[in-house]
Amino acid sequence: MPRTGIDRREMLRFSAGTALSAPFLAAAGAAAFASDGPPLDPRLPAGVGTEAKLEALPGKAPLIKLSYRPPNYESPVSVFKDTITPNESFFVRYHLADISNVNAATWRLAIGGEGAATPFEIGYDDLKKNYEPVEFVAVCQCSGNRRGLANPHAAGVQWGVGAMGNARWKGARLKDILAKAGLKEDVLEIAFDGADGPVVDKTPDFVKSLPLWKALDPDTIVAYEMNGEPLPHFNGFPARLVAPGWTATYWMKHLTRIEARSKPLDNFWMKGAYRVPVRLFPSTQRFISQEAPANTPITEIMVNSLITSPLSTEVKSGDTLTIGGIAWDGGFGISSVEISQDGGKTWTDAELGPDLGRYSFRAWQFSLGRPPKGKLDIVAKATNAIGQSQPMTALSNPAGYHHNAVARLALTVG
Ligand SMILES: Nc1nc2c(c(=O)[nH]1)N[C@H]1C(S)=C(S)[C@@H](COP(=O)(O)O)O[C@H]1N2
Ligand SMILES: [Mo]
Repeated sequence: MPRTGIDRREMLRFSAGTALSAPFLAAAGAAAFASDGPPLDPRLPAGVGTEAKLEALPGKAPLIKLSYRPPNYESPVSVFKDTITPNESFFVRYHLADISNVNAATWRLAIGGEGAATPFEIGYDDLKKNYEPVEFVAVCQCSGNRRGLANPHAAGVQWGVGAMGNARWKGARLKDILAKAGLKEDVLEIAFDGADGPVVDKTPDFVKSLPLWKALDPDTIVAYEMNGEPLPHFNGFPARLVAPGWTATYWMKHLTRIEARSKPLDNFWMKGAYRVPVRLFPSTQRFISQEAPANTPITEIMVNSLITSPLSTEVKSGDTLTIGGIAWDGGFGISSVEISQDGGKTWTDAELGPDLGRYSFRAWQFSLGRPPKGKLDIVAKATNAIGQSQPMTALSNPAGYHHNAVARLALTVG
């Protein structure tokens, strides 16, 4: 299959005039970034401000470019005013720069491995017609979302708050596909490979695995639709894994091979990356065959929230002011969002929006009436159905994963 990178000439460049405002923008330090780039959180390292640009990949809306090869583009915060993230504004993340343009007509997904008694292949129409479709809304969030805000600094793509999106996914249950492959008794993990590959052979191919229990979860699907449309190329066309509740590292795009394994997958992406120190985070879901004494694979998304309104840090006195945002977690569901106006001393419940399912963003809002002139130190804190909440400051870890500190907005009412 011919492999094509992204054609530079296809890229549309957007000028500074299209820059959107963001919370924090007017806060200390932001001014230096505001001149000719997209809105960035002022807590991001200095270099990000001068390099990041709003730029559109083919078929996508302008997103904040963090790197071009491989493509790493995050959604501007204004995108999250909608609870469902439009396909064109959905973030893009790749580890490898050689990204195939997959032709659906010739695409094949091979199911095999030493743990499969009856290996077979699936084509695009076969996947859509011969497996019972399931549909749900789920957050796809990069493990490293907000890494750029980590303190101390963590190496890796310096994401702001937009390495995530919430979509309605439709696909075939992985467990139905695996049933046809005749899983043997000793299967421990299911591994996934995609059509993209390394440009230089020394980079290890991106292959990931899930524990058997998560692979057999009826909500783990091979998705071929996103918000009622075929997947955009950059989000995994023609089919990707959706492992709802778990961070997006497991959501393999452009799936080409699914392998039943009786031994733990031993590669850089499992043993060297996407691991968190044991007992640091209150994760409830385990990936036992990949655990080590000091660290463990990242699993479910930690409870989190984001303020999406207002997007400026200055508002006029006399106007009614409503704080709005979203909250989400690893699939237990959001039970409450509390708002503080005094930096976290006192809290009041926000009003939750419609429930789109336990894996989805949950909208919320809080009316402040007509606040008098002065400064407000707004903090939003979400709690999930099992009582987990957000820490006031992020839990530091070497790779800067699971940044889920409370959302803050320093507002001046003038
Ligand atoms: N084939 C392939 N799938 C992949 C990756 C990749 O590099 N290649 N990256 C993973 C990671 S780390 C993330 S965060 C998500 C990003 O999904 P998106 O680009 O659709 O937003 O894809 C996952 N699936
Ligand atoms: Mo990721």
